[in-house]
Amino acid sequence: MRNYVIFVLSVIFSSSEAPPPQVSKQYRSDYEYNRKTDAFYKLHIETTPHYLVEQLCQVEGAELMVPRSDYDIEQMHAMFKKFPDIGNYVWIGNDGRDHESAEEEPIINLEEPPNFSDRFGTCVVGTRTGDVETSVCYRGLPYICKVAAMDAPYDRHCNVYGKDYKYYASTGSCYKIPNIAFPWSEAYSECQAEGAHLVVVNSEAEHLAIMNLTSTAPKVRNAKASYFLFAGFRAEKPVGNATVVFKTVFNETLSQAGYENWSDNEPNNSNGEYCGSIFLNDGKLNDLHCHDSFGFICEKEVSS
Ligand SMILES: *[C@@H]1O[C@H](CO)[C@@H](O)[C@H](O)[C@H]1NC(C)=O
Ligand SMILES: *[C@@H]1O[C@H](CO)[C@@H](O)[C@H](O)[C@H]1NC(C)=O
Ligand SMILES: *[C@@H]1O[C@H](CO)[C@@H](O)[C@H](O)[C@H]1NC(C)=O
Ligand SMILES: *[C@@H]1O[C@H](CO)[C@@H](O)[C@H](O)[C@H]1NC(C)=O
Ligand SMILES: *[C@@H]1O[C@H](CO)[C@@H](O)[C@H](O)[C@H]1NC(C)=O
Ligand SMILES: *[C@@H]1O[C@H](CO)[C@@H](O)[C@H](O)[C@H]1NC(C)=O
Ligand SMILES: [Ca+2]
Ligand SMILES: [Ca+2]
Repeated sequence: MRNYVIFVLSVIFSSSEAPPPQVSKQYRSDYEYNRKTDAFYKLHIETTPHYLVEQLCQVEGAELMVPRSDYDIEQMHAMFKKFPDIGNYVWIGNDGRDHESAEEEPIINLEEPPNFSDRFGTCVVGTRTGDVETSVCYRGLPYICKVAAMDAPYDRHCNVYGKDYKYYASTGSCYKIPNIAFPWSEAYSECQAEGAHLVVVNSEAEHLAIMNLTSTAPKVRNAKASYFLFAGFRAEKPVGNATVVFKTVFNETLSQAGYENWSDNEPNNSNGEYCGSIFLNDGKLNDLHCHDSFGFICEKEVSS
């Protein structure tokens, strides 16, 4: 009898030995999967000085793409094709080999490079034609981030494509403060890409949870000020003398969301502050300029 069971089981299992359906694996919505390298890629089209790109890829759980095989080059080539207007070079990682210098005269980047080696050194670039060359580090270029599928962070409990989410039972949500400062709309996109959203305070309990979260959080680099973190609410510039109405990213008023305790003397709408934030000293609400860069909090509700 036992032998028979084993036989039947082995038939069932061997019959399913055919290659698995070629479903593409999943990572953040802004990364694409390459089956040949079993890795995810994103071409960042925004022009960025070299000294920042490693950190920017890390925030996304990835690394600056180091060309490891022809498949990486193929991937780079394919991504270039989707963006005919971004020029002919992107930052990629150093593979430790010697490469020729790119011929194109760099566009001088007026932003002050942070250190001597960035000012005069050369960094590795990928070209539109599929070569690997070098160019001066101080220019601004698009760049490619890559993460191997097996290293791509996925938090099963919080159901997000990101690391460092912290669960609070008092609210049933997970939270994270990414180690980067962005303008409000980029912060919005970053949380969204991880499968989360900019934090929405729905109760006094959540206000307390956020106070707890921020009390141990390290300061975010490059933020315009460290006393505020962007949150998931903002207002449209009113027409005429209509009152400013703040709404959450779910299109609720703050009162509908369940928490509308502003920090003292806020919102002050100083020179047109239309984006929402949390004031770290009391965890209450404040308005900020949308285009300034601040740290931010992502939230993901854990479905029961
Ligand atoms: C200077 O820039 C180079 C190249 O980006 C980097 O490798 C190095 O760590 C930087 N040094 C300092 C002191 O920031
Ligand atoms: C607003 O703050 C007060 C005191 O600071 C607190 O008693 C009240 O519960 C808060 N309101 C909400 C909706 O959390
Ligand atoms: C934050 O919450 C944790 C876990 O409940 C607790 O151990 C810690 O003392 C709290 N920290 C603050 C500053 O409230
Ligand atoms: C704005 O306020 C002024 C004076 O308070 C009033 O006369 C005017 O009608 C208001 N305009 C609008 C569009 O509500
Ligand atoms: C947002 O809410 C307002 C008022 O409740 C409503 O008029 C509007 O259609 C909503 N917008 C969306 C995109 O649902
Ligand atoms: C308005 O609020 C901002 C914080 O969002 C603060 O830095 C600024 O000093 C305030 N301005 C005035 C005039 O109170
Ligand atoms: Ca919430
Ligand atoms: Ca303000």
